[in-house]
Amino acid sequence: MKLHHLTLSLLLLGIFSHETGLSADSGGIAATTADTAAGQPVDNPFPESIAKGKVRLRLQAVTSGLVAPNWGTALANDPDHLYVGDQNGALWRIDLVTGEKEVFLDLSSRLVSLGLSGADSYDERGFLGFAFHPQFAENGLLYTYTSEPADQSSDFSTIPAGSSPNHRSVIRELQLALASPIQSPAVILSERIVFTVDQPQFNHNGGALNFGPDNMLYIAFGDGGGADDRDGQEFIGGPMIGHGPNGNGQNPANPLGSLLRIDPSGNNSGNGKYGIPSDNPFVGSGTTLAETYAYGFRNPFRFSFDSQTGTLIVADVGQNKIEEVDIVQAGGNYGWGVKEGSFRFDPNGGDAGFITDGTVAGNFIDPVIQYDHDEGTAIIGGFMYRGKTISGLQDRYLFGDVAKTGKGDGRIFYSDGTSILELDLTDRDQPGFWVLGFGQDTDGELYALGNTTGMPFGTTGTVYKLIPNASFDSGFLDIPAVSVALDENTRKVYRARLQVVPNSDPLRLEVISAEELAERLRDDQFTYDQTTGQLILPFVDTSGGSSQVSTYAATLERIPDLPQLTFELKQVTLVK
Ligand SMILES: [Ca+2]
Ligand SMILES: [Ca+2]
Ligand SMILES: [Ca+2]
Repeated sequence: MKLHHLTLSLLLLGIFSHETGLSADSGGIAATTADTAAGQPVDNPFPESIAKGKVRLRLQAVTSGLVAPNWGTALANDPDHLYVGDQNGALWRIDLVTGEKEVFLDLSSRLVSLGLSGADSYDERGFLGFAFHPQFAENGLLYTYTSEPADQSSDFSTIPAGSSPNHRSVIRELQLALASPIQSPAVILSERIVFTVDQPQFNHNGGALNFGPDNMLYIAFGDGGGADDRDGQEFIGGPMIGHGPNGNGQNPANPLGSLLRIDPSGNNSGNGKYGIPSDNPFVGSGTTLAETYAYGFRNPFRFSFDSQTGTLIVADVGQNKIEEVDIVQAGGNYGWGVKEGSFRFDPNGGDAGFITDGTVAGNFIDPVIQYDHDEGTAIIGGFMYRGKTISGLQDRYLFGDVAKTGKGDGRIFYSDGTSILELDLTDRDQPGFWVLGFGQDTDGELYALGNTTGMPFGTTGTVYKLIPNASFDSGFLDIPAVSVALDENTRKVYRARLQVVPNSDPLRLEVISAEELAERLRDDQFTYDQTTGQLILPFVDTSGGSSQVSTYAATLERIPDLPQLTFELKQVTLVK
């Protein structure tokens, strides 16, 4: 037992010793153990809490009034829009310049009735994923993942005879009318179901769809739901069914708990409606579903491909203790439900499962990064940052957690593949919403999606863009808008644009314009304190129809360890 414990510790050290970003060859270490030892329960797997890192930025609301947005992506031929999937069935098309939004496609009538206890209650079902075909501009094809009534038999089912599924997952192909500019709302020319999967319980549906750089469609399925991924345990509505005695995660003979890879233009699958690529890792195995690309997942709710390297990154939601990020390799077994994160998982019969410091016989790929439930409740996968405006996020994987304590206190993290840090938001202490998903535009810039209820109801869904505190371009330092409290009732938003004064100390800046400044300012007194790194400069308020002019001071602080001329607006104070 001691030896096993030591082995696990060394593996963990190995995991955390990578120095480069997330990449295919820095992927999880296949932890092969020859035998099983039960071990002791682990109460606090990671005693250290996640600290805020040096990357400081702002969340700028692009648009609001959505329901429960969970995924955002863009089309190469429509770069000014972000397409955002909403759990209630809407696919929104959001103008990134004006913030205007419209329902591009409405799938709500196809969904099961959402809300476990009726309106305004929790649910994990809904419109959970979509992917435009890589050649959408030529073929108009869109793929969707929806939770629909199980009113007919499905292509795949683990439900025993005499029992009924909770619902079924439907992968659908829609052919949309092509137009330039893009026609919105979309016009569906034709559609077909690619395949369907019965879902034993309401939860753990996965749902993310993405085309890989190989132009194949990857689809994530959770373990079927309930808890502990075993039959028999009491769950909502009665004893669990549809998981078998050993769970779906470790049973790649069905799609549940697996990441599938298919060719939607082929026809050599069981139902003849899609293709199974000949280079899929389990083709010809006879026991493993040939669609399987990797397995051993619990609820891989979100995954993405690194747009630069093609690395496939899955965020797998854990059970009671561990949230994890996996670098996915073809044929890999990611452990659930005999492991939760890098720990042995004990399903504990009919009682709640738990992790131990024991070992499990088998060949498992452990997470590249993981955190425990002192830090959150469910990981929400995001993207490798490949944008241009936030230098500190380069080569970092951005992701989040739905809520630290399950009360709307979502978090946003980033990782270099070795450690996890929390974004330091300068316009707020914490996001202040349930983090439900992320989005990526054609420039590689990222968006956080969430709402203030955690439910697929209401109109608090909001899309936030991650924006830098300041950017330096062509001799101009752009400082984003800042909200200034004028008195108890009034707030005004200012934006500053600064220019480096030629032939001067590079830290002497001159205000040449601000959106709400009527006149240019010159010869104002700027002071720079070498000791504190603070630059004091004035703003002038000429807005609001008032003839009174008020003067405000902005305090800028140079961020340590970032390239020179990167600033953040630290605080704005009324100096009067
Ligand atoms: Ca902890
Ligand atoms: Ca795992
Ligand atoms: Ca159990």
